[in-house]
Amino acid sequence: MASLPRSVVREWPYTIARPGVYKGGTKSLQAFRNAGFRESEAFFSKDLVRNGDSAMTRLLLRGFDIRKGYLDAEAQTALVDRLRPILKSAPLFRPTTASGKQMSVRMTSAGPLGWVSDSAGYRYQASHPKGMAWPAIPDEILSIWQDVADADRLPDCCLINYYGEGTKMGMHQDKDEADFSWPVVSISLGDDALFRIGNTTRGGKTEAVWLNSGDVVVMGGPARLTYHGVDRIRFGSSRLLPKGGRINLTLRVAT
Ligand SMILES: O=C(O)CCC(=O)C(=O)O
Repeated sequence: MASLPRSVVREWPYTIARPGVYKGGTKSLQAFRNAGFRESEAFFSKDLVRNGDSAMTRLLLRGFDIRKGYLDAEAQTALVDRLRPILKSAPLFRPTTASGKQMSVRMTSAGPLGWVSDSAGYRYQASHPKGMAWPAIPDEILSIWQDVADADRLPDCCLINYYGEGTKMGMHQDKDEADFSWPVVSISLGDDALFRIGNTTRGGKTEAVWLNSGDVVVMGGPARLTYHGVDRIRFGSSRLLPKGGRINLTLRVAT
């Protein structure tokens, strides 16, 4: 495990609750290590729960429900295989913001609607900027939504973000959807990303957690309109994608 910053080593005040084992209570750094955490720069909430009988760790951070290791290596590879034809028929493009700034992340979408951004602003639309319809969202991805989202309808957009070396995503709210009572579900594949979580208004104190390949995050309820972004990726930290980098899928109910 990478070493933790000293301030975290000395002041680590949080609780690991492992049903039947720890029963809550503040534990030492050794307990943190014993629980198998790999993150070196994460800040954990008091609600952190590790499932006793599986590799999955569930972390609740400012209302973000972070399911570490939700997808095992085989499931991650299978998802990448399902994404390949999508990326072929709806190639990644680099959007610009309404103010004309090019984003560093490249994107495309699957589903009836896709998210685009250009001089006309941010919006969902039924076609790729090159004119073709977006490909369908694979069933394997929809079944992740069905498992974690606690929602009785399916998403109509799967935004696919590709983070190459040196890319990031600024702090933002997801607010182009019609109804914020539906969650947004994020799936991480490939390189590690430092995911930053802020507040429901811009500014204020933030916290960050490393998202690793296979992690799934549910942003719902009070966290639905919380600012979040990606500070950076650890390029080359995963071998999942042949050319390196990170894919993040976000499932959204846009309409
Ligand atoms: O890449 C991520 O983990 C977050 C992506 C995101 O915030 C978004 O697509 O709105």
